[in-house]
Amino acid sequence: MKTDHSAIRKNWPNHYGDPEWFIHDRFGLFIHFGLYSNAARHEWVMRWENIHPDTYRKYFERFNPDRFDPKEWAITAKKAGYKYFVITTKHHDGFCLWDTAFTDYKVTNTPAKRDLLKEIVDAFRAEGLKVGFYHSLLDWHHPEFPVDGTHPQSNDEDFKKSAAGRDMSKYVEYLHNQVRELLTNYGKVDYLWFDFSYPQENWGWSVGKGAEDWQSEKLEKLCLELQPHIILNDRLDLHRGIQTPEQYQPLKPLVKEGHPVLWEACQAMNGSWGYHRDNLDWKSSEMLIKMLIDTVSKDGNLLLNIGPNARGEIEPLTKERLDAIGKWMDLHSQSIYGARNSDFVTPVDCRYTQKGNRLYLHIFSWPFKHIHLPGLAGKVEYAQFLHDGSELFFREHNPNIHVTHMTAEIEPGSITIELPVQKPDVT
Ligand code: JFZ
Repeated sequence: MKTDHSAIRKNWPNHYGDPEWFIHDRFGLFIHFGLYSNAARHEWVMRWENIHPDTYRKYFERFNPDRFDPKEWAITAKKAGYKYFVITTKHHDGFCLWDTAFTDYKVTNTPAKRDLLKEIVDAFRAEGLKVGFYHSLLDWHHPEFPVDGTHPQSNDEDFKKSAAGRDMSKYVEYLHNQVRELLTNYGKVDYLWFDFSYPQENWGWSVGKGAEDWQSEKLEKLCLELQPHIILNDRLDLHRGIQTPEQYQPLKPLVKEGHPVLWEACQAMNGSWGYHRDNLDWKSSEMLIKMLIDTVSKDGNLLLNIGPNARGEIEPLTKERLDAIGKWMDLHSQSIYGARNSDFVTPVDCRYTQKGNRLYLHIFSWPFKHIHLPGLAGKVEYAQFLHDGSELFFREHNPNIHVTHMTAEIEPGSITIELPVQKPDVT
């Protein structure tokens, strides 16, 4: 079913900014970059290996991305077709990528010595990408963050004893102060991506923190006061904002109470968000392109991640994928930007995206010379490939005329498009 975008307003908080750009742009770059890039074995390494903050400090002391070139990141991103980006200002390990006044645990105190966030924001803005900040609500470094099930020291009885007096209200003050700082010192911020709440039992962990703990209402208000146009994701536990299905593709457009919602699938290129040297679980370029198409065919956005390495580089396996996506987008982006789902019944192994009266057919599995599209008889004026503009012949199966020259099983009301035997080399 095609989503009525005016209906989106029914589920979009009217005190949030206008999400029109977000609906149009469809494709965002997620960047996970921090101390875990040095460990190079998942951004949750501190938790998975229960590393004590004092030990984890070895990465802080050695954070020195000497080949970091934000301009190159931004140019690469733009070439790949990304329209906005979301960068980790602070992940769960608590390390701050900007020059904050509220902790010493920040990039300017590492060998890098500079405010890398500022350089990234400036470079991406200069390339015309919209600016998004990922900000972790969880903090495994802050001395007042109460230890819970996600915490690296959750099984360390001595640590927990020493942490018994932690005062959540002090951490909340820190959290709100830092968000104020981020939304004051870096110009226009289009999108804030908080992470994450789990007020109920989750993944077998103990009950975690939610809206009351973070004082989410107040935090949301602060964001909108400082940047009235800003849009927010749904992880503040307020049950509003952009829905963020993670590492899976929804089966159909997401709805709430009968009305569509804005959503954005976030996907990693391999099994990790932060740079993970030994993770070989790479999705192919073709799979990633199909995921982007699949997302838009369901009226969503794709936030596709990269994890630059400790030297600040987008390493070859990532680069290769970004280049392939860019090559495809160069010829096909009109079927992505401003496009959405379609009402027409999708043929097997295909996806439709639609923009106005243009219907884009994405064929995921190349058929044997013909493809049959149900319900399109009498509705198609002209058919062509997108990549080279060449005409495609098609035949209509008029519901009133029985067609015998092909096969009797073709559904009346279909059209049949004739395809070359060879799939065009575009992915
Ligand atoms: C979170 C982070 O923990 C992760 O490191 C990464 O940044 C990702 C984009 O976001 O991952 C989550 C958060 C919440 C859930 C699952 C994964 N959840 O509530 O199921």
